[in-house]
Amino acid sequence: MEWMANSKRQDIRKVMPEVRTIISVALNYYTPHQRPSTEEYAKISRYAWGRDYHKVMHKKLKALTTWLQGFHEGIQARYYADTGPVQDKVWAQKAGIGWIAKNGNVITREYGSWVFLGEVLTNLELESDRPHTEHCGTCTRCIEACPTDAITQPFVVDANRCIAYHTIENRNEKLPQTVTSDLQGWVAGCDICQEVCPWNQHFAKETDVAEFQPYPGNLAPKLVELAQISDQEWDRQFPASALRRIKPDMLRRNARANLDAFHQAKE
Ligand code: B12
Ligand code: SF4
Ligand code: SF4
Repeated sequence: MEWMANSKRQDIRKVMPEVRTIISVALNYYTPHQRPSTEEYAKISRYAWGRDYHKVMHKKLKALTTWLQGFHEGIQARYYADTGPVQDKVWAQKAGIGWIAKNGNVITREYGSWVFLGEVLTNLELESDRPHTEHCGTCTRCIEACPTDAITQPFVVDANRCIAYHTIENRNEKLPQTVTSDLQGWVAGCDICQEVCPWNQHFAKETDVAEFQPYPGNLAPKLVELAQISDQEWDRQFPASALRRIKPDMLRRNARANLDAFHQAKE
């Protein structure tokens, strides 16, 4: 993830020198489906169950940008959602959407943390909301639940230990042993630190975005099938999906690592 060092991430004016306002948005993606609990099934994170969120967010943000620009020809506006050198979580907290929580995600009071984040940068000067205050309190559930101890201290997620990083971003042929023994069925991201969060347990609501309803096959794929999925089958099974970032060889590797870990645990 070398792109993280991009200096634009630290200074929003390097992204758009004329910027006067950042409009921060969150889009709920929760659906009430649950995964089967037996070992034979692979676990795919909720963010990747339905249509690729980049496509959904970009369409909505484009509409907002066009609407804004329609007010005056001098209005400039540009949108981002997990795509540019913009720190989505930092701006969401500053704009009062939610707080950066101990598990590293932004939690909203209304929907918990099952929200995607995005922004419109504009040269329009708008009145700002107040930054959100933090409401994790003394809770440490996510830190205790993380199987790889990736939350090394409250609010700090060490990507090198995180199952989400290794299953989505790590392109090596093999995953490190520090992670493989604790994968617990995850092949695409990891939702453990969000699932245990009381805010999600109490405030998650079903999304009204139909495109986020899970594709058939994403809720309960079998590990043995993913471990040998062909490139063609991968292409057919994951259309317009955020899962396409996880190339077929990575998905096979992730599924195999889980199967190996289960076999070793039984020996
Ligand atoms: C890189 C990345 C990852 C990496 C690394 C995560 C990481 N720790 O950085 C990996 C692949 C591991 C990952 C995993 C996930 N990600 Co991700 N990821 C990103 C991305 C592209 C950049 C995040 C970033 O800036 N990291 C840099 C490090 C240094 O920051 P950080 O650890 O997140 O937090 C630090 C800062 O917030 C800083 N900080 C805190 N307060 C303040 C205030 C100020 C003013 C400043 C300057 C800094 C600051 O200190 C923190 C601790 O060092 C963002 C999209 C974006 N463009 O912002 C999505 C994003 C954060 N991811 C997202 C999601 C959904 C996930 C997963 C839940 C997916 C999944 N189910 O597997 C997991 C969650 C893992 C976890 N517990 O955090 C969503 C989160 C939505 C939300 N509600 O918060 C985002 C916002 C994408 C989006 N647009 O919706 N992700
Ligand atoms: S996503 Fe999974 S591995 Fe990463 S910090 Fe959360 S619980 Fe730990
Ligand atoms: S589980 Fe507790 S500490 Fe972790 S993010 Fe949720 S409220 Fe914060």
